[in-house]
Amino acid sequence: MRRTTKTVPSQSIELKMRATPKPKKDNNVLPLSVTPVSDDDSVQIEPNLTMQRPPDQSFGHRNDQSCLVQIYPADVVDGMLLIESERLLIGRDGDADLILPDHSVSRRHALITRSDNGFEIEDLDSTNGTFIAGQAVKKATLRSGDTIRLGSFLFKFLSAGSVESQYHETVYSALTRDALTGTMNKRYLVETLDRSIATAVRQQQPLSVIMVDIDHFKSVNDSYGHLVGDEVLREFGRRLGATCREDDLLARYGGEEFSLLLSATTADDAIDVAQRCRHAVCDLPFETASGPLEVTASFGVACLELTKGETGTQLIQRADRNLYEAKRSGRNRVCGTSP
Ligand code: GH3
Ligand code: MG
Ligand code: MG
Repeated sequence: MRRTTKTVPSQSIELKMRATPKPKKDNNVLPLSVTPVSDDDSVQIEPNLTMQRPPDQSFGHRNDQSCLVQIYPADVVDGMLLIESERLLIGRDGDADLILPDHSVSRRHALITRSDNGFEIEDLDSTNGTFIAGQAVKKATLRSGDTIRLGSFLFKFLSAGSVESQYHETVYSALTRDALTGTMNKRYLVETLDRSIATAVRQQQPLSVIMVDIDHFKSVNDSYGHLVGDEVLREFGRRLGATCREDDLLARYGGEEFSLLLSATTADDAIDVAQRCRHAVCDLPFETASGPLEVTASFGVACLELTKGETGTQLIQRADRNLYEAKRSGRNRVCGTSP
């Protein structure tokens, strides 16, 4: 199960938005008043309704994927979830596949399963019920475009290939990605960092941040123009992205500055990653419209102080100070301290 982060080319944004029909008026979009769920999860709503509907025509093959778009509350980090497995248990429990950490949601609230005809949802005797298109149901076949309300959460169920899911993907991408390089943006990084710190502290796992700044980048713009500068930024992001793990988060922090967020990574391992990234940049010239250019970058590494209640801002500041030290001591180098 993963939240989708597929890149949508930025030039297609306008077309996709125009192609999307105006959303139908849905009176269920505002948050409902919901009952906080007590620990014994006593049942207060007993919907007997099984919503019988013809199979979803947009669901063609058993391997078709669908996604859940979180409409309310809006969530930049976890806005879209691609349903990849046969069963998706939704609830407040830590064991659920989709955890909704709110007391309006029961521990085991609803189950989405895939069948030959598409996806079905079943309410698991939750306190506040499961609502499909505004209707409390025990069981229902899901159709692309359905709203799903679970406690105070509102989702939209969409088949992954539908125009509307592409629209949401486009909007999500515009909110979370940097348009020039395709890496994640600063907003996404900052929101993810706060959650990653909470997880690292809870699990007592290391967490590292690397701040990266291209050396003398202004002279690239001054000598070859901004278009070549942009080419360098794109290739720089690509090389860093190709060097780190899929789980690592690469974001453009601003201008010619990038950051890497590395979960379950000690300071020593993060310094190794930074050295690999440094080599990925300086070992091979960047091919540009003005010919090959030598590019270097400086790196500052910091690992979360697990016992000191360090915030995301403080962690980034420490990595920044090490980056400044890397610049001051000659550039094209990594500075970081192992605890
Ligand atoms: P240092 O080694 O100390 O980091 O020097 P520098 O020249 O890299 O740093 P400085 O802060 O002086 O210059 C950064 C330059 O990055 C200035 C700015 O015009 C350029 N820049 C920022 N964003 C972009 C962008 O999106 N595209 C292009 N082409 N240039 C950008
Ligand atoms: Mg800079
Ligand atoms: Mg710079």
